[in-house]
Amino acid sequence: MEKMALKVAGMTCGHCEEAVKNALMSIDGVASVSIAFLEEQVEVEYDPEKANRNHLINAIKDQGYGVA
Ligand SMILES: [Cu+2]
Repeated sequence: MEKMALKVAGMTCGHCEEAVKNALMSIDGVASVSIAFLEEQVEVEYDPEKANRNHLINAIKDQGYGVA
């Protein structure tokens, strides 16, 4: 398992947090997601043989949020 921390812009409430979390959890290989939207902080634990950094970032962008 690998851990990745991302800075995600545009999350303003718990619903945003939930949307990002669901999008990430639906990716094959993602084991856990923890989000603190006030800090714009997203931490993902994933299997690097199934998912990669780009998968994760694209899933967040598809939801309409920015990734720094
Ligand atoms: Cu929101």
